[in-house]
Parts: sequence; C-alpha cells; structure tokens
Amino acid sequence: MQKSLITTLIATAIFSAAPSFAAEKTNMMIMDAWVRAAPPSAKVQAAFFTVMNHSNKPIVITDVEAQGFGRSELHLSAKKDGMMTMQKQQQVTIPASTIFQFKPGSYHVMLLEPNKIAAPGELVNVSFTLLNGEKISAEMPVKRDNSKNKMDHSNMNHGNMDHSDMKHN
Ligand SMILES: [Cu+2]
Repeated sequence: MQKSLITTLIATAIFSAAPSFAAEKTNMMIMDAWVRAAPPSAKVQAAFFTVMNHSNKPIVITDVEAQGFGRSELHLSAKKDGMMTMQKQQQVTIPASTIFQFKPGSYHVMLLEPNKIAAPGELVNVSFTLLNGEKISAEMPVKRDNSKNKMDHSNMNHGNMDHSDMKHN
C-alpha cells in the first residue's frame, strides 16, 4: 500500500507536465551521455548523448535545462565559410525508429551560465521538454574528451585548421 502510493506520487510528478491526451509515455531512451570537461574558468560546457526513438512517430525536443546551469540550449555545429559555428536550434526532431547522435561537430546541448563548471566524475542532470509536454531527464557524467578520434583529428589538422575559431551564436 505504502509502496504503491509512493509510486503513484512519483508517476504524478513525472507526468504532471504532460497534457491529458498523451495516453502513452514517449518511447525515447537517452544513452551514452557525457558532458565534456572544461577548465574551471570556462563559460560553457557541452553535453553529448545518443537518443533512441523506439516509437513509430517523430519525437520533437523543444527545450532543455540542466541543473547547475542558468540556461541550456539545443545547438548544431556546422562549417560555414571554412569556420566552425554553432547555431541555436528551436527544436530538434528525432525521426521515428531512429538512433540519433548528439556528438562533437554536430548536434549537442550547450550548458550556459554555470554556477560552477562541472568537474570530471560529477553528474549533470539534464532535462528535455518534448513537443507533447513530456519531460525526459538523464544524469550525464562529466568526462575528459580524450577519444582517439579527437586526438587524431587535432594532430592531423594542427596548423591548418584552428578549432579555437569555434563561434558561439
Ligand atoms: Cu554549442
């Protein structure tokens, strides 16, 4: 009895933002999430993850917020006139039955106005709002970006492609 009451309360809390016509919970999973470690003096951090849309309908992410950050945005990195730039996205659509990657050089979540830059080993709670009003959240561990790809990439391009040109729009 006690347990089922608690379960009900939790369920109510989770779904309170969803409109009543949302009969079924969105079948979306967030996997392999991480927040890129940054120096304590940094002004922003980026979060990357994989979204699995297990449903036969597109899922539209319309907003994002993160604990410990004043503001968060959906971003897309793109090359423009030979420079990497980032554009804020009003929404990101995950097509039906698709595995969709938020990854360096592409879609990512930008964490802005940090209370304090999150350090390696810490968890950042990131919460997504969907077009149907539902909220889905994930704990994203902070990790140093020491992937082989990135190291190879920076070695290869050293001198002829300056990543510090990364613009924040
Ligand atoms: Cu960004």
